[in-house]
Formats: sequence, C-alpha cells, structure tokens
Amino acid sequence: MKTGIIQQSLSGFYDVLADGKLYRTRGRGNFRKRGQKPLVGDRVEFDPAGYLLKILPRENQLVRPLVANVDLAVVVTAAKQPDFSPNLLDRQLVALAWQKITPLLFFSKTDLLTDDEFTVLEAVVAGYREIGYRVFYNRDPFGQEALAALSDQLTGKVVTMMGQTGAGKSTLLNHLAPELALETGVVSKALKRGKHTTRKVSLLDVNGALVADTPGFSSYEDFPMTIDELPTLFFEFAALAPQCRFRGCRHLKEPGCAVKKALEDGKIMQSRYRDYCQFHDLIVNQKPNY
Ligand SMILES: Nc1nc2c(ncn2[C@@H]2O[C@H](COP(=O)(O)OP(=O)(O)OP(=O)(O)O)[C@@H](O)[C@H]2O)c(=O)[nH]1
Ligand SMILES: [Mg+2]
Ligand SMILES: [Zn+2]
Repeated sequence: MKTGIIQQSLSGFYDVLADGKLYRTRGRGNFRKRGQKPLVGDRVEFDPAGYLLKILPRENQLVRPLVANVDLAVVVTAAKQPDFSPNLLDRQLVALAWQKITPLLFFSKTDLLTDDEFTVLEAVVAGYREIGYRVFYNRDPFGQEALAALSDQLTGKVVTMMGQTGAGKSTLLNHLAPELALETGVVSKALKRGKHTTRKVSLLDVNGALVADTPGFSSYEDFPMTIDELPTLFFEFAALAPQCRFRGCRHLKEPGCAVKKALEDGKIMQSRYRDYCQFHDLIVNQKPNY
C-alpha cells in the first residue's frame, strides 16, 4: 500500500503521483457505493498493482474548477478580450475565501490595453491590493520580473489555475515552464463557441510547484455559502463590521452601517459593494440543494 496524490482522472482511471512516479489505478466501484468521487488533488491510499483504496480527508474542495487540497489559486483575469469583469473576479474570490484557499490575482493581456486603459487597470489593482490580495500584473504581461515574482510564490505548493475560458491560464503556464508546451486557444473562437481549449484538470510540475491547469468557464455560479457567511468573505467589509451599530449587520439597509459609510466616503470600491448585494440576493433566492 502506498499514498500519493491524484494527478489526473480519465474515464474511470486515476493516475496517482507517488515518489516521483505515476501509477495508473482504478476505483473498483467501492467509492461509487459510498457516494464518493475521487478528485484531482486528492491524497489517496492505493495498491501499486492498480487499485485506489481510500481517499484521505480533504482540506478543501472547489467545484469550479473541480480540484481538492490546493494551497493557492492563481486567478487569471484578462484585462481585455474578454473585457475585465470585476463581478466575475469577485465571484471567484468569495468561492475561494469560503474554501480557505489563498488567491493570487494575475492580469493577462495587459499588452492589449491602451495607456489610458492601463491607468484604469492600475486603480483596480490598487483597490484589490488595499483589501489585501496579492496581485501580479505588468505592462508586458509576461515580463521576466513579474513571472519570477509569481513563480516564487508557487514553489512547494499545490496550486490551481482558475479563470474564464480564453483568459490565458495555459499561456501563463507555458511562460512559467516552456517545456510544458500546453495547447492554447484562439480567443475569439473560444468565446463565440463557448469551447474550452483545456478539457481536463491535470496536475503539472511547474518549477517545483504542483499546478493544475484547468478548463475555464464562461460564467461562475458557485455560491455554497450562507448569507451570514457572505459578509465575512468580503474581507474589507469584515474589517469594518465591528464598527457597525448592529452585531450581525448585513450592510444592506441597517442604520449606522460602517460599510455603507465607507462606501459613501469612497473607501470601498463601488463594484465590490454592488457585487456583494448581488451575491446576497442570489443566495437568498437559491433553491435549496438537497
Ligand atoms: N495578447 C495576449 N494574448 C494572450 C495573453 N494570454 C493569453 N493570450 C491568448 O489568448 C488565447 C487563449 O489563451 P489560453 O491560454 O488558451 O486560455 P485558457 O485560459 O487556457 O483557456 P481554456 O483552456 O479554454 O480555459 C490564446 O490565443 C493566447 O495566445 C496575453 O497576455 N496577451
Ligand atoms: Mg487552457
Ligand atoms: Zn454594516
């Protein structure tokens, strides 16, 4: 019996990485009976003869992308093509916060921005940095310094790539580790047909980090948190909440709300507050999921 980490899964087989080697295993139906589904990133016990025996307890589990036990997520966001959407970014950030996965924000396609547009992006970056997020961006998206700074953060970690289809996840990985030679897509086609260039999740060795390249999405609807949890996932709101008049303030219509005051004073990004209200309503209106 050995322990390892699931590197990829394909039609009933699971490739398990253990002491630098890959073992092809299968699940034998024992997981299906228990309603368990082995995921990429799962730490497992397996029989090197070819059977997956046990999934060890998970630290976290994302739904999109479908991975388990990641330390970090590199959220790749296009500054253009497709246009930057703060809403889509915030959707991913609350899902990550709920799973206690640290995001690293990477802006791609900054080379396609005019100087004026780049100045607008810099203000957005400043806003997210102020909240406490680590943001990587550069006039030349793949400038050596920016890449080295990002690469430094990944060493020794299990990481997932995350982001819209066509955002440039695989392209970024190819810049970090050219030997990967991952397939990348033509963005205009991908957006029109809703097609993903990367079709499955797989863990790759990227300069001493284990990084999952993942298929992107066109929309993001992963809201498993409750409306009471939601305000804690907007970290700049959570920091102000003790100053709200009411304990458990939801920062909506309550009087004496420190978050609304900060919004009026321009200390909180309008887009963040708008997204918060939208996510709140989304969760309230969600059908219970039995
Ligand atoms: N100009 C420019 N093009 C980029 C940049 N990053 C990615 N692209 C292009 O955008 C297209 C999509 O890139 P991919 O790396 O395939 O995107 P992806 O996020 O992996 O997409 P999926 O695998 O479908 O989720 C490709 O044509 C890339 O060459 C960038 O920073 N600048
Ligand atoms: Mg890809
Ligand atoms: Zn409040």
